Amino acid sequence: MDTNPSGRRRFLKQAAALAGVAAGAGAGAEWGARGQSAGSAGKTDNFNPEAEGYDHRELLRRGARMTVDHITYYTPLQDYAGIITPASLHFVQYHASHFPDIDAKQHRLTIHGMVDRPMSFSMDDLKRLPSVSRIHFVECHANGSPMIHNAGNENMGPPVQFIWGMASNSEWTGVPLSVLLNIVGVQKEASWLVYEGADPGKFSHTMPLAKAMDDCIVAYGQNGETVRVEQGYPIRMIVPGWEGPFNVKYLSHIKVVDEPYHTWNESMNHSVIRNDIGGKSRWYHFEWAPKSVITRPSAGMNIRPGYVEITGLAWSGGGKITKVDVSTDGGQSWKEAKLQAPVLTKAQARFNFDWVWDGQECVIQSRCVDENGVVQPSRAELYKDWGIAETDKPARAIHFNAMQPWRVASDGSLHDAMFA
Ligand SMILES: Nc1nc2c(c(=O)[nH]1)N[C@H]1C(S)=C(S)[C@@H](COP(=O)(O)O)O[C@H]1N2
Ligand SMILES: [Mo]
Repeated sequence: MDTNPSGRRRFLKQAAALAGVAAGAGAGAEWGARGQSAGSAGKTDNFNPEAEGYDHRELLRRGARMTVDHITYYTPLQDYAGIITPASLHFVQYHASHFPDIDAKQHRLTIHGMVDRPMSFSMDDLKRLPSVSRIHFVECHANGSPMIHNAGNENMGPPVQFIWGMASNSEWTGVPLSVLLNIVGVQKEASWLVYEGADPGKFSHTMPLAKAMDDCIVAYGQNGETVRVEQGYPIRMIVPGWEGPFNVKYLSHIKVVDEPYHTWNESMNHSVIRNDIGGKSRWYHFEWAPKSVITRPSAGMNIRPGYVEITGLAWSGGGKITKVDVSTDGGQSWKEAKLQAPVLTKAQARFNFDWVWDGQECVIQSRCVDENGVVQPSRAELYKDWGIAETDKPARAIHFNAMQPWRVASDGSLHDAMFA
């Protein structure tokens, strides 16, 4: 869909105005609530996935982490090839203990609020409308967060899986959101959407209208099959390049409004205090900055002296990846990796790099650049930007996009050199 330039300007202005809204009581309380701190181990123990009917082998394969109020599956980035995440291996972030059992024949998407013709669409209605198929990543805002680094357990796979595996890349098929909004007729005073899912927690989010009219998709297809239950069956919102929570699953209602809402998930669960903005927090963090990671070889694996293929993934919410460099000497020198076609906008790209390991201890890492010229930072650069002290043992830094160094020991074993 074409971008409306005046809409985009308006959105950028609003986004700038929103940065730095005070966080209130929510941010500090959030780790306990999400069951992801070390202190929540008791909560995890109280939830017995097998007693609840989950298949233990499936959980191991998916790198699962389950609590009474949260289901997380981590994509095994180390195990698959190319750029498409098999639907069965897509990561999952779900804020309840059971996936909803939705009858697609009954399911409806209602669009109301500041529109000329409020309407309710059945799945058949949606499938009769013009569709698009596009490859995009979905990535949890917390992916790569230092907080997650120490959280490993035997169900969560090797470090590249549990540190970076809350990002997956799929071909999504559905109706452009702009088509639906044009059918209902958005009134000219409208500027935002607030939308929610039909899961028990009614997960909801806010989006500026300019993004909604740009490239969002109300998706019913994923890699050629129906969107899976874990991914939002029968429909979900896809917001290309923006952080995970925008991509509301089990989508059931869209309300067109004229101001941003602070839904529970936006305010209590997805903000973090930042020193660089005076101890305030940003409610809205839209686009993912460029990221890359070497998926193989990575921590937990072993290499032998001689030829080693280094491979990994690079992606950016800002557009296409234009370059990936690899360093095998801890960031002192860099050489360009080969990007495999296709390299698509707001999608993961595969890079490969030929290397001959001389058997000496060293550190390997990748760094990418996107089409806007934005360069992926080191952890030190990122922390400096954000005003986080380097000495902080894992700081809660969501929206994290620093380079991931892997240390190669002289016996050929690889280790996480970021925080471990
Ligand atoms: N209905 C609903 N939508 C949701 C969520 C949820 O818990 N319920 N989690 C959000 C978050 S935090 C993320 S990161 C993405 C993850 O999408 P996935 O589970 O398909 O990987 O979905 C978002 N949409
Ligand atoms: Mo998320």
